[in-house]
Amino acid sequence: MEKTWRWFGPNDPITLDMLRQIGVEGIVTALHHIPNGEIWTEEEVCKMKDFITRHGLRWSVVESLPVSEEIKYAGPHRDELIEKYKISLANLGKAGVKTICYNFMPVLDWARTDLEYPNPDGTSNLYFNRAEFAYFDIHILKRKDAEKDYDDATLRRMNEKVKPLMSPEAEKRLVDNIIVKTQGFVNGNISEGDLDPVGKFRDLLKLYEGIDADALRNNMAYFLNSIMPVCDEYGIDMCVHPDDPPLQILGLPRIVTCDDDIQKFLESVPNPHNGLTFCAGSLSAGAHNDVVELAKKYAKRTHFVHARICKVMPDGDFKESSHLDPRLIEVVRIFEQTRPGVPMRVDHAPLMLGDEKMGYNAGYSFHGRMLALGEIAGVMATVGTESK
Ligand code: DNO
Repeated sequence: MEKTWRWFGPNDPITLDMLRQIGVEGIVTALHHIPNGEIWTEEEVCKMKDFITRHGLRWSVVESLPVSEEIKYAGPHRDELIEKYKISLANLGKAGVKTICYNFMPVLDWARTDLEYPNPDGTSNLYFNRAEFAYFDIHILKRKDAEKDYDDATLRRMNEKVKPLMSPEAEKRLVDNIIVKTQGFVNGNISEGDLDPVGKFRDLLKLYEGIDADALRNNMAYFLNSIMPVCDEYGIDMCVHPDDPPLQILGLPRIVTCDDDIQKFLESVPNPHNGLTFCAGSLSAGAHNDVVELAKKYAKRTHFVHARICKVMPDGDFKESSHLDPRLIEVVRIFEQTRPGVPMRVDHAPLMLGDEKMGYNAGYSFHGRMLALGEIAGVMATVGTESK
């Protein structure tokens, strides 16, 4: 696999020169300064590409060319937004940037309740506590009938363990973790500094009233069918990121959560340019998914790999596990042997050795990711030489 790294542009404190020193071959980035829904002009695309090339690297993957909410819920401007998306894609294609990661998750891109959950060794990780998430949903968001979406054990844990510890500061931290800090840099729906993130979030949820999984699937197929001609013309591979976590949350439809979903979306638009970002981490956050089996089944339709893995606890909580987890080693073996050139980046590594003071985007530490990349590179070197 090609060793890539998610880099957030020229203002990222982790520079391209640093990345060359640690064995990174390709860059995963986006034009973060262009608002969601606006065209990525040829000029802006070339500027970014040249910047990366001048530093001896290549722009391997766009993560993400964001799909506007209005395309997802089929609002009145959807066709206009799809036309703009097609122009951005063509401009990327002309510049030779041909792997595009995106997601089709309504409103919330990814969700965690704790961004610095302490590990016994002094490092910290991202963590999802189901009972704290229920507290956010029921008591902060106050979503109608929210309690019906949680099992008795989770509700009991919420009442006994979470509620007594809640204060205005603790509630603010939960809001920040779930809908602000994890979102601002990915989809722009909610940004740091928004005065009423919860109110804004409630308004966003309303856009999906009456939209069920089938309706969302139709909207996704409509979007993909509209852009496939551009992908055919320029040889662009689209790769959807699975829903993170791969569960139904906050009453929103989620349609890339399991084997059946993946099969449905690939079959709905059978063009080989319609593919998958195999995020082993997101998929493994659902106890129903066997990531190794999924990797075997979908390697051929995978255009981009996210190397990380989660451990799900019996109560439904999950945390990021080691990049040397045997399941991840197996996933790396499958891709290394069947898709040797596919771009891969490590993801959601721990905060360690001073990372916590650097203000990195949640999940995107330097030392933690460097260690993870070293570990995955070692696995690749080992499994790549095994007979197939
Ligand atoms: C989280 C990321 C996601 C991913 C988007 C792709 O860390 O993996 O935010 O970039 O879902 O559109």
